[in-house]
Amino acid sequence: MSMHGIREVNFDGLVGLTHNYSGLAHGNVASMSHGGLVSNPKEGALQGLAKMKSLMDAGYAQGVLPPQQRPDLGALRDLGFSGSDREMLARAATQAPQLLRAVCSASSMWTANAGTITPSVDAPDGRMHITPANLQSSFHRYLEPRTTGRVLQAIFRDEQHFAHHPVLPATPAFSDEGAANHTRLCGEYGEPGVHLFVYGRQAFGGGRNEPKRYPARQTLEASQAVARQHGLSDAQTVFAQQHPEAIDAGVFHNDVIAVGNGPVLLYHEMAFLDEERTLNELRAKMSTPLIPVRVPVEAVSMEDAVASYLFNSQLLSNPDGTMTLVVPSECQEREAVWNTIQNFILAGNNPIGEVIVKDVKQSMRNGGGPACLRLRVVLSEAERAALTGRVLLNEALYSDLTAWVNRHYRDRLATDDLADPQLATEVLTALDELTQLLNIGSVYPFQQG
Ligand code: SUG
Repeated sequence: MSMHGIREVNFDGLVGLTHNYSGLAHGNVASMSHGGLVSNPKEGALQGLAKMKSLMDAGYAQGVLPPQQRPDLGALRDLGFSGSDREMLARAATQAPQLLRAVCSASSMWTANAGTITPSVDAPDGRMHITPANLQSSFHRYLEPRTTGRVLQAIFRDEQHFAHHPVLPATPAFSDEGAANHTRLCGEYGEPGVHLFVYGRQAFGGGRNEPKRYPARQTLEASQAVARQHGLSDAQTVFAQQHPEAIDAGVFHNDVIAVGNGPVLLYHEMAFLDEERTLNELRAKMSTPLIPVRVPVEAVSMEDAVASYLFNSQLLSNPDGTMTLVVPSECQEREAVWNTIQNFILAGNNPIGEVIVKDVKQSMRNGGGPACLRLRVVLSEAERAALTGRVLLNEALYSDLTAWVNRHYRDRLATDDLADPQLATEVLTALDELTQLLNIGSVYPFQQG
């Protein structure tokens, strides 16, 4: 807890019923290499819930966000498929199997990409500001923001406390991937923060220093537009370019190579194109001393960083000023990474004093680690009280959600199963129940009109 009851709440995305391995994400090494594997949606959802539960038990504030309606039959209809749901699924499966896979992705589980949030303490009007990310860089994720916006508006409904902005134009110039490329650094949560926006390319007047192999997903123009929407000034923002070689090595978001919280920035030396300028600007703008924890390439190679997702850890602040790092179990399986955690990060002169290892393998195989699965929201006590719905985790909600998963989820899903009309029906039944369980009203297309 910090002053005025201001806390960070991690809103984790529930893994959806259609969680599968389709190899949809170009430039995301795990997704590309696991395409075709049989997934276990039930295990995925339970792993996610277990992570939420153990952080709740350790005293951190934990929230939950619902998955989306998949298959997205509305998207198939927009693309010219017609007939009954069953007919559309059968036609898509034979005529355009790639499209069927895309409209079945459970990618909304990675709520670090749901949007960008500015806490009320930093905004000129004293409200929290939200922009859902357009996720236009891939078709399967481009399908998310409409429902994401509805979900966020349902939960953060109170206009006195929460301001919602339109999704940026879904065009390459404003390619936006949300909080995965945004880090707020500060002293206590209630003190003013500096917002580090990391982008992969510049749309207008750029063209130099761009990745050659894989796409840069975030543009400078998108990050600037979000900062403008939220009323952030120059003094509150730092825009830094991601190292193009990192993107080419599989670092498709900044949160795959850096994580910051409070005054601490844990990052790999290949994170930023201009490391020195980035750190100097942060230092100049922050009202508290920056504590950089720099991991050199000699300690952790780019390959180890991408395979272990060390930097996709959650960095959590404790009331006594120490910090806890929540790492995926893949970090234990790489000797260089585990040594670095023990002998360098934990042993170093910085607040990080504890490591928690979590198994989120179902998500990891699609390139989503502990930090991808959560959207951080800094909220005052009054703002927490103003939330709509039953979305803050407690024992009862945890046990209701676990029972709900056990009731509705399959424990095996191959890509061929995605055309099964029964799966689409199972999803609707489960989601209808979920909206009641979370008490968030009608947020899904099948519940509209
Ligand atoms: O956008 N994977 C996601 C992983 C997102 C991770 N999020 C953060 N780093 N914050 C992506 O690449 C794969 C889906 C598939 O292949 O079926 C996917 O979309």
